[in-house]
Amino acid sequence: MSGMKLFFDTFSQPSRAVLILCHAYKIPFEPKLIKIGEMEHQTNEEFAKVCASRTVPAIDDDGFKLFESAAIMKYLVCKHKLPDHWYPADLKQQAKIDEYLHWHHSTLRMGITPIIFNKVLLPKKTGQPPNEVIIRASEKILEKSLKLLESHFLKDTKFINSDSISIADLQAVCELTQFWMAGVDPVADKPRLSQWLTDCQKELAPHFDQVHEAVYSVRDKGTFKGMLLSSSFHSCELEGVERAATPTFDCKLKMAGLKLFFDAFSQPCRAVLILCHANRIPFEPKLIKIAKMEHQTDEEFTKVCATRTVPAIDDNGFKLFESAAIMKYLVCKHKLPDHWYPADLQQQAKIDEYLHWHHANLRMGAAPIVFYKALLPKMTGQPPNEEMIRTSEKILKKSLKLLDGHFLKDTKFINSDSISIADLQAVCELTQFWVAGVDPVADKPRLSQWLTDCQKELAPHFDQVHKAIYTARDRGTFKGKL
Ligand SMILES: N[C@@H](CCC(=O)N[C@@H](CS)C(=O)NCC(=O)O)C(=O)O
Repeated sequence: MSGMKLFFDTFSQPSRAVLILCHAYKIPFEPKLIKIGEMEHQTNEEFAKVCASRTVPAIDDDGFKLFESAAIMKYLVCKHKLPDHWYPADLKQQAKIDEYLHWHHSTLRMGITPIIFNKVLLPKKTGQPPNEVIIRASEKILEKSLKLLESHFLKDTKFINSDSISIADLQAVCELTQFWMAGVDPVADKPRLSQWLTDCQKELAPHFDQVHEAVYSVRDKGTFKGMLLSSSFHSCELEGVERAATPTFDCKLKMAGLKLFFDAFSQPCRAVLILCHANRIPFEPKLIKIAKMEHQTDEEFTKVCATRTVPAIDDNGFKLFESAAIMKYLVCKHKLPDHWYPADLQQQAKIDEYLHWHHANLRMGAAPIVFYKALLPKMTGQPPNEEMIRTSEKILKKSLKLLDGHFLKDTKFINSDSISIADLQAVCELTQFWVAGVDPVADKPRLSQWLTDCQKELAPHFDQVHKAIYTARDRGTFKGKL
């Protein structure tokens, strides 16, 4: 028995990704099966002590506890010095793998997991009919994600943003194979994606099949057969929407090889902007007004950023999106003080843990609330989507509890006593509520303290970057909406 315990369920997509990596390199571990179908992630006492989020996979490596599969895989690749292609040491190649890993959470995963849950698991367990609204929304996300996987991440390379297989492929492929439980091939009508999936299977043989045994067995029993057949596509896209206030942003750090595309009303953009200002990283500011749909129409931007999301950078021809990947790239490129993203393997893994957790938790809770309660009704005159708001409020409540009870439990900042890019990411998500004059942590003293500490640490750049938010708040445009 080694020092590492791996908590997993082979029906969990990210667990399978970690398991394949461990098997492929004979990384020794003590297997700890956590059957999610039997609610063991909520009841198993040993697991609860290791993993505050109660999500698999998680590891306890001789006392070092870590969750979030991408953070775990990256940690294992570095710790065991696995071949470079799994997570390249080269700064730019690494950033492109990070780009996928961060993009994954709110796209491919957010498309697939709710479809499986609502179409298959929930009806089977409760006998209730599937939630068609959620299914349609997820199908739309999935369709868009598969399109981008093909046209961007696999456009010029055999594997994701690379000609060799990496942990990004592991993450993606294990998400897609979840459909196999119901005998469905989600890429059957997409030759490029089918080819890539076959290439991954070949590259990972025989471990791929070994780890997928439980999935094959469910498929062969036919338990979920026919339950994942596609339903009709419904568009819920907003067109021609205008935001009430137009952001204004002063940037004195002009003209450099680095172009930064941003909107100061965007949470992840503010995180990147603060990092640049606080460290005097020169950049050419490229304002993209989302409210004016410039992220869809600006020709320069659409050439730089395939996802058409801000922030994005073009650093002398090197194009990158996803704020966490951008921040990490800038910290390493400009050799910023270590605390922003520590070089120490375990400290770094704990920052990664937060950064990967953020997408489907704090962001997935906070962003839709602001959007559905304040922005959408303002832009369209339509009443807020109450179901969406209730779901997001639950996610936000749970996320704030974990931010308080886990990430800020023993440290001044997130998983660290010094401020890092994880704090930037988190704090800028929460300040979105300020547009409506609302403090989302008003009744939470520990979180309020941390927010104040971040503000102090980041002064005066914090206020400078939040100018647009303060202006909207002072105009009272969204007052009372949140
Ligand atoms: N996970 C991404 C999120 C990027 C994102 O969703 N940006 C929003 C602004 S906050 C955007 O560009 N939205 C335009 C759209 O999705 O069409 C990151 O951290 O960079």
